[in-house]
This record gives sequence, structure tokens and C-alpha cells, in this order.
Amino acid sequence: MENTPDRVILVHRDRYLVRHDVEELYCVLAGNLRYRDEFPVVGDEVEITVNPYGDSLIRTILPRRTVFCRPDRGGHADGFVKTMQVQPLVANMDYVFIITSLNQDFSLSRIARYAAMATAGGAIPVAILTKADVCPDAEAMEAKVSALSEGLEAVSVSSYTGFGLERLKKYLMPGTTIALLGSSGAGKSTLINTLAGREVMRTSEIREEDAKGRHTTTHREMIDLNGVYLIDTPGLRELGMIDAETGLADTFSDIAELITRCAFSDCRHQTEPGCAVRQALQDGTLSPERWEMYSRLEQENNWSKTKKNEKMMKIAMWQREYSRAGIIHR
Ligand SMILES: Nc1nc2c(ncn2[C@@H]2O[C@H](COP(=O)(O)OP(=O)(O)OP(=O)(O)O)[C@@H](O)[C@H]2O)c(=O)[nH]1
Ligand SMILES: [Mg+2]
Ligand SMILES: [Zn+2]
Repeated sequence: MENTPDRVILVHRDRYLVRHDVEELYCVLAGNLRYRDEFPVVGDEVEITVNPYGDSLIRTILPRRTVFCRPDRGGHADGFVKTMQVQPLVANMDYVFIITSLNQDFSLSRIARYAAMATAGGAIPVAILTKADVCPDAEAMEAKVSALSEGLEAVSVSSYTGFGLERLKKYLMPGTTIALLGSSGAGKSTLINTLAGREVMRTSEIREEDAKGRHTTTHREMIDLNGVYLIDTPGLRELGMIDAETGLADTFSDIAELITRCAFSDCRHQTEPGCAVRQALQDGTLSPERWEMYSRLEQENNWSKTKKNEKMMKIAMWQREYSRAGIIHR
């Protein structure tokens, strides 16, 4: 008998659709998980107790091989521990397809950001440049994107004409999980439909004025295409950089390496003597655009870390107040 682990394929509020052998079962969380604030995400491998009479029970979330997170800046008041952490979106994918359309919505720094977050979570990023049919020079765009980082592959495709799709074949191997991430309207669901050869996901047209999407996909969902698992996701509005240093360093490995060669370990790469970055900018081995992009992303990353620290300090202060007042015991 084949022994594939149970896997979360859809999350709907507090119910989870789990693939269990050949069945799909609705599950809820066991108390211990709820108590620890551990929530499964799409792609998670779980252990369940089957209940033939109603919702089954997720008992355990197995350790994640990879994860894609976004910093959680949303919602609640500062006192909630939950809000200061990164929010896992999908888990256990081998590849993150960074879906970006070759129209006005195209953004190199967005691709760099996604690539950094994917790498930080252990997955391999691949830049998929969609709507090649509306771009006069897809090849030049590919070159720009792959220049972002050594080893970052860029593939331009068109779901309308079929252009470039054969280059995706090497990723679409049975047993492989691929998460499709990117802005709303980039063509994530359309690409899945095209690869499936039928309409599995709903799609809708982008706004004509600014090429923005309409947030058509509202759930993260894993689709099984003959053993290839594609995770469709809703377009992300923004993506910050919390805890992505490792990802940044990998995406900009040349710059990371340069920085280690600066004479001072706390070099700000401005006026310090022996700065390897300024040297490289001068002799042309580092392009100013690339350096600017790295600096921008790194600044953002530090910014979110500062915010996180502020929040942590606030929480610590609260807790002290509360324990002093006898409200909580620690
Ligand atoms: N010209 C062109 N348009 C495309 C292509 N792929 C998708 N589109 C169009 O782009 C629009 C948005 O596509 P969707 O697949 O809904 O986009 P999405 O990324 O799933 O968006 P959300 O679900 O909102 O995150 C639709 O009108 C598609 O027909 C393509 O290859 N070429
Ligand atoms: Mg969609
Ligand atoms: Zn320096």
C-alpha cells in the first residue's frame, strides 16, 4: 500500500480540507494545537484522527520542509503576540513560482523580494514572467530578471499563445509541489488552468487603467495535476521583509560576499576606508542599480525588525505591568 502523508489542500476559516489516501476530509484542529496557536497552512503534512460521522481531527502538524512567510503587520492591537510574527502562507513546496506579468505591473524589486523570502524559507524561487504576448521583448526582460541573482531562472510564458510553457516541464515533475505567488491579476490561476487543460480556478479580467487585478482567488488551494501539486494563492498586496537576511544574502550573494570584504565589519559603505562595495561600484563590477535595489530591500528589512522590536518591548512592558497587578503570573 502506498503511504502518502495526509496533506492540507484548502483552508477555510477554521476548517481544513485534508487529502487522506484517496479521500478528501474536512477537519478541525485538536485542542492542543488550537491552544498553542499553531495553525496548519496549505501544503502542510498532518496527522489526523478520522471521524466517520463528522469533521475529522488534525492532531499534529509535521515539521515543515519549506515555508513561505510574509510579515504579519495586520489587524490586532499591539498587545497580541500573534501579530508581531511572520505569517506562514504555504508550506512544503519545492519551488515558488514568482508570477509577474510583463505589463505595467512588472516590478524587478518585487521579484527580488519574493525570491529572497522564498529562499529564506528553503524553497527554490523561479521567476515566471506571464503575458509574454503583450511584451515586445520578453527575452530582454528575462535577462534583467535573471541578472538579479545568480541561479535565479526567469521563464517568460503566455497562457494565451502557449509560448514558453514547454520550459516549465522540468519543474512539473510528479511528487513536486509548486506554490504560485504574485500580485493579483498576474495570471496565476490562468496559468494553472492552462497547465491543467481545463478550468479548475476562476479568473477575471484586470482593470484597464492600471493593470491591477481584482483579487479573484480568495483561498489558498492545492491542485493535484496527476501528482504535480500546484498551490494557487490570492494576490498579495504587499510583501515586507522580516527575517529575510538569509534570503537576501542568497539572492544578492555577490553583494553579501563583497560586504564581508569591507575593512570594517560595521561598514555603512559610505565614507569608510577600505569599503569593498564602493570599490566595486567604482571599478564597475557592481552595478549601481543592483546596489540600490539591495540597499532598499535591506533598509526595509531593518525597518520591519525595528518595528518588531518595538512591539516586543511593548508586550514585555505590558506583561510586567500585568504581573505586578496580579493579572497574569509568570
Ligand atoms: N494577455 C494575456 N493575458 C493573460 C494571460 N494570462 C492571464 N491573463 C489575463 O489576466 C487576467 C488575470 O488573470 P488571473 O489568472 O485571474 O490572475 P490571478 O493572478 O489568478 O489573480 P488573483 O486571483 O486576483 O490573485 C485575466 O483576464 C486573464 O485572462 C496571458 O498569458 N496573456
Ligand atoms: Mg487567481
Ligand atoms: Zn563597505
